[in-house]
Amino acid sequence: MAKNTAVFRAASIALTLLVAVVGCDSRSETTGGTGSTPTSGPSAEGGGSGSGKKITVGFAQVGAESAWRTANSKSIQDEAAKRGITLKFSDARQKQEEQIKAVRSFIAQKVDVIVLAPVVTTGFEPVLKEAKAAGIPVILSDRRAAVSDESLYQTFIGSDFIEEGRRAGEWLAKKTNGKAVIAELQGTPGSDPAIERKKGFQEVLDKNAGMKIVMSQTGDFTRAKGKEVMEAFLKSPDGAKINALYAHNDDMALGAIQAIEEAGKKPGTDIIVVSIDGVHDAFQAMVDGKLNCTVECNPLIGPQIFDAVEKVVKGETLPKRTKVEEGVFDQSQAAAELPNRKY
Ligand code: GZL
Repeated sequence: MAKNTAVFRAASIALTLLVAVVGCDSRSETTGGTGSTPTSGPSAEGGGSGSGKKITVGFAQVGAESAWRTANSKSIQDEAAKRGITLKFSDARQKQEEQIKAVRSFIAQKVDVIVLAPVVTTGFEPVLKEAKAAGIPVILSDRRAAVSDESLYQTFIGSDFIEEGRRAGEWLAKKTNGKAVIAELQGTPGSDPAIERKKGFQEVLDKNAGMKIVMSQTGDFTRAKGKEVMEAFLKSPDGAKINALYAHNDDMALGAIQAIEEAGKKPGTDIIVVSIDGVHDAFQAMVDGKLNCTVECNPLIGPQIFDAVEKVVKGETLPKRTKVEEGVFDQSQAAAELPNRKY
C-alpha cells in the first residue's frame, strides 16, 4: 500500500511540474514600469524560430506618454500575438534607469532577442555590451542610441526625424510666407526625435530670415506639460507676439491648444499650430480648425519589428537602418483622411 502511495505522489508531482512549464511558456508577459512580476497577456500559438522552439522577445518600451506611444505599443503587442511570439514587455515610464533594468532582466531571462526603444540617445552602450556578451541580439525600435560600436545592435527601425522637422518647417514657411514669430515645444530632452526634429526645423529657419523661434522649452511629449509650458509662454513678455507654434508631437500641441483657448485666443487662426505624429485627435483638431498641420510619424511598426526579429533568429544580417514611410497632412485633407486613421 505504502509503495503505491509513493508512486502516485511522484507521478502527481511530475504531472504538476509538466503543467506549470507548459502554462507559463505559451503566454506573452507584461512587466509594469517597475519591472515587476510579469502578468500574462493574450495566449498565442506558433511563433517558432524555424527549429520549432518558440521565440521569446524582451521589449523595453519608453513609456505610455502619448497617443503615439500607445499605438506603437499596441502594434508591437498585437504583432507578437499574431505570430505566436512570447513578448516580455516593459514600460519604463520614460525613465532610462528603468529601461536599463528591463534590458538586464531580459538578459538574465535569456530571451532570444531584445527590442529597445531608447528614451534618450546616450547611456545605453554599457548594457548593450552586456547583451552582446550574453549573445543576445538587440534591435533598436523607434529611437536610436548613440554607440561607438555599430555591432551592438542589428538594425534601427524608425522614422527620419530630421525630415519630419524639415517638413513641419517647410509647411509653416509656406503657410506664413516665411514670416512667423514661433514658440517651440520640444520633446524629451536628449531624445533622438527631439534632437533631430529641432535640427530639421532649424534648417528651414536658416533659409527664412523672417521666421524666428522666440521661446523654446520641453513639454516632454505629454499633453499636460505642453499645456503648462504654453500657458507660461503666453504669459511671458513676448507672449503677445507669438503667431505660430511648432510642437515636436501632437500631444503637446493639443495641450497647448487648450492653453491658447483659455488665454482667449483662437488656435489655428491667431496662432498657427504645426506638430508631428498624425494621431487621430490631431486630425480631429484640424477638422475643428484648431490645429493647422500634422507631419505623420508612423507608430505602427510592429510588423517591421517582428520581420527583423525572425530574420535575426535565423541568423540573417540586416541593414543597419530600416526606414518607415510617412506623409504630411493639413486641414485641407483632414476630414477625408480622419476615417482612415489607424492610430
Ligand atoms: C517618435 C516617438 C515620439 C513621438 C511622441 O518616433 O519617439 O515619442 O513623436 C512619442 O509622441 O512620445
